Amino acid sequence: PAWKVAKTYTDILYHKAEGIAKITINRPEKRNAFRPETVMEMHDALIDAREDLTVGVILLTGAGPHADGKYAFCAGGDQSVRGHAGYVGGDGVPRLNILDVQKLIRSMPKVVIALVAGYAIGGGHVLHIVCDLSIAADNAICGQVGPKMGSFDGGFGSSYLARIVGQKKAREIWYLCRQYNAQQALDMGLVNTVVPIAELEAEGVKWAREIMGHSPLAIRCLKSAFNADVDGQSGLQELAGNATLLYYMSEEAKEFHGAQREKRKPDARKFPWLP
Ligand code: 2NE
Repeated sequence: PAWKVAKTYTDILYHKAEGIAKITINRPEKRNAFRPETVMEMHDALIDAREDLTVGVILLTGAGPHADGKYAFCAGGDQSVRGHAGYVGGDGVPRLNILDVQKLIRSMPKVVIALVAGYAIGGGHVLHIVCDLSIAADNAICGQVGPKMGSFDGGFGSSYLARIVGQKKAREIWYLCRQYNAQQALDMGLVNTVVPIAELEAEGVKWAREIMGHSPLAIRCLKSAFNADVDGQSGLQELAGNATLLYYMSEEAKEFHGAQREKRKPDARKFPWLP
């Protein structure tokens, strides 16, 4: 598509075209590891995509290749700014704000597709886990590293991972900290498909265009239904929020709201008590 720059940032690129937003982590010299500022920019772009009525699909990817020829989706938190209580930004405050981005990706009523080329490691691997769909390039390398470098993700990074690949495999991934290639990731259901690196973005756009041809409300309700199955009360909140949204759009809700505003008795008998 004819990508247009949607907003200019320091650590990420943000484009839009045809109702598709594309967020590219742009720190290839760090294997696209994120610092607090990177995460704030990702959050800002995701909110923009969520609020844009024309956007239905968000592609999340990493810039590359780096000058050494290697690709990365994301290598997790930037270890050079890891401090006493998290990742320290320019303001001196330690944060683990990638968790906000994980929650936003998961709860936003639009489809987020990870395009994974090269390394998806540590918190970078969790980023693709929380996306609705993952399309891997044939050079993708997936893995967790926490237990060998002093970290772990006991949230979506472990519990949702286990829902995807099963308990045994999820424990293997975290306890052994091995790296898995694209075919292995596909075999364990960790990614949806694998394509040659040169076709990665085109494949993502193809999937996005297919989704964009479908019903926004149906996709919205499906995403919250998938989440509700695993996300406890916050999942139910999303699902129920959609019920309220649809109710607001009904003649019945409009009659009761109108009656209250007009200080009259609602005509309740107009509406059926459906079986
Ligand atoms: C990703 C991996 C396996 C790639 O290896 P390789 O050999 O291809 O690259 P190399 O030489 O390690 O890295 C290239 C440059 O990128 C930097 C490196 O320091 C290096 O810089 P220079 O020496 O050329 O200046 N780089 C790579 N990853 C980085 C990172 N995460 N932070 C800062 N700089 C990074 C290999 O690079 C690797 O294993 N990287 C580290 C992976 C890692 O430890 N990630 C953090 C896990 S914890 C986490 O993500 C997290 C958390 O702790 C809490 C909440 C959320 C997330």
